[in-house]
Amino acid sequence: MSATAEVRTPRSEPVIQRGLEVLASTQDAEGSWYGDYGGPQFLIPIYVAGLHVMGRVPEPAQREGLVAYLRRHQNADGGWGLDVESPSQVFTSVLNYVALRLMGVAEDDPRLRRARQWFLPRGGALASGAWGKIILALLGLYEYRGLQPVPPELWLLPESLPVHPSRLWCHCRMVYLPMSWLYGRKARAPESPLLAALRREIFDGDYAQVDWTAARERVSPTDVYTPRTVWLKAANQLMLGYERVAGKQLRERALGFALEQIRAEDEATHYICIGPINKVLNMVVWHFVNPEGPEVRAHLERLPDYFYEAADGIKMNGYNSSELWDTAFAVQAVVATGASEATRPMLAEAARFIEANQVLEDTREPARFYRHPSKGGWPFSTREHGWPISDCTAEGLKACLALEPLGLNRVPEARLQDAVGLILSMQNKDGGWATYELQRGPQLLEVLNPSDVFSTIMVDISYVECTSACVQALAAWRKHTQRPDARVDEAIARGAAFIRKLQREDGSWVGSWGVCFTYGTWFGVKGLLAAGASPEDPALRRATAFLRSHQRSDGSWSEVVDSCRQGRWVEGKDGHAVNTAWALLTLAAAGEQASDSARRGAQWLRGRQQPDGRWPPEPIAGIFNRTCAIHYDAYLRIFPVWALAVCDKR
Ligand code: LAN
Repeated sequence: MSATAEVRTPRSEPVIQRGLEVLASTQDAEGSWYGDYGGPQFLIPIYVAGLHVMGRVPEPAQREGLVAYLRRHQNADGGWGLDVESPSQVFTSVLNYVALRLMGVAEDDPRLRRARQWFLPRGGALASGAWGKIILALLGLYEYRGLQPVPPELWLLPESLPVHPSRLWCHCRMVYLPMSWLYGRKARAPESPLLAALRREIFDGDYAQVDWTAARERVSPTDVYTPRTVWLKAANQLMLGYERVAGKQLRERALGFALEQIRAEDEATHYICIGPINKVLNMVVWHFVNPEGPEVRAHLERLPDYFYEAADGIKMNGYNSSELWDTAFAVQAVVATGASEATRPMLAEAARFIEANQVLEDTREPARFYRHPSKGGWPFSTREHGWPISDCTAEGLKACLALEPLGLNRVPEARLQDAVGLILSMQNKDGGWATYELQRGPQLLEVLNPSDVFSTIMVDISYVECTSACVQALAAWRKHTQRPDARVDEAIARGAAFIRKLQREDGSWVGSWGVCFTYGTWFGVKGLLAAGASPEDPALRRATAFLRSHQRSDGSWSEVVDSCRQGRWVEGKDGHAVNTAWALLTLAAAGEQASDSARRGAQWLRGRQQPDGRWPPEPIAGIFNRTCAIHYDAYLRIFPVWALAVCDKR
């Protein structure tokens, strides 16, 4: 161990102070931190396409902001990436091209010409990743018979089958649910001269001559992260065969079933929906069922929840917000700074938000709509969104317990107990925790992933992050109640064993929701420590050695999204404050806050702060499904302060 306890860290006090002021000044009226949750580049075009199908366009001010955003994030080569930092793909390039055209940008706009020059030689619409083709089919810019089938009848299969849709990860399930309805109906936008023009612009040849059977198989190499397996191809053949003979009656029944599921999702989330894609697609479904009906109106009212205006234009956030998550972390960071009198009002406000956003009841008929109980959980965003998540519940609970000794926690004991109960109910057989639900199917189902561009979307499996957060929360609860509870003890022990199993040979853990090994390793280490591992534990030693081995000569750490995509450490150009903070939090937790490594890291972090108390913008630190970057706006304000506070402690 390289801890050199003699070296005193120069005080981070003034740096932390300025950081806290920034946090306080950016907290909003409800006590949360609300911000930019952009990054993915397939959300705006799905929204614009959805509106177009409904005969609508974004209102002028929004339209202008969206166009500015799309122009701003067009890559130099003319295309658009899966997210704002990634190389161009046909999927997002064609869709964003179409979106700009639907918002009134002219065909001969120089930027659009460049976009065509990028995607046409790569096959244009015919070579788009799967989801792009589905959206194009909805617009009538692609034929349904050129899609991999998404029959709604899958919902009518016996629930005991491992491939029943109810077993899919809820995000995947909720996106394919409206897709299956639209596919089953072959829903299509009314024909228009603009759509006819687009059919000429996004294909490299005559639309009438397209071989749709061949098109089904086609996808540009730029869009393939998860290659289509023989299993998927076989399943597609089977479904195509079915599609040819599909009876009208069964289809109607399946559509009715899907629609009921859609309604349940809409109502359970107050029409916010679990995410931006099913939000838009559910709305489009209702448009076909009942145009201008109450469901469409309710959906339109909740659309603004997803839009965010930033310096780069108007974007569609990847969720209705990340408020609960950020607020729970902010609380823990501020408490770590010592929670002076000056920060009490900020903490009190945050405590109010956390109290106001715990989910207090289960959804209606949870079994019928395949929902895990919700009562006692915390969501990622807001109570109205309503989908609790294992680790959001854990961080919410941890925040309450951190506020408790300060007299600021507002959540009554019984409700904390509900949170504990929910966490316990979500532990998987393997000892770990998945995101929203228990693991419902074999991980093997991933071989049927039809998305091309994403990985690990099929099954909600145990993750180190979720597992660690739940273990930490249960351990904090155990300490808080001081009551023996065998269920809690056992859950912690099984969780810790799972975390150990996930540790890699090199001592690290892969992060799935943050970039990447610095994030995963922070959770791995914190989880083991919470479960009672001693600092001398070889697993912890290996973890900190791993981190130290990746420290840069300037004291910082740096990782980019490619770390997640490639499953190996990929370094950025410069040091990153968020990665550095995660590494420092890990070293400090493992007892190495006085090490030379931690000292140099903290020094770099302090030097990196701007006079205004902020840390300068840096590459995106959030990720999902291994491939898509997503921006966590508050991380740069939370983690450096937290890390410096922790490293400052003797
Ligand atoms: C999120 C956001 C929060 C995130 C954490 C709580 C941080 C994580 O610890 C668990 C996973 C979770 C809940 C998560 C999963 C994937 C989401 C929902 C997102 C990254 C936000 C957007 C993303 C969603 C899948 C985007 C839509 C795209 C699809 C492929 C359906």
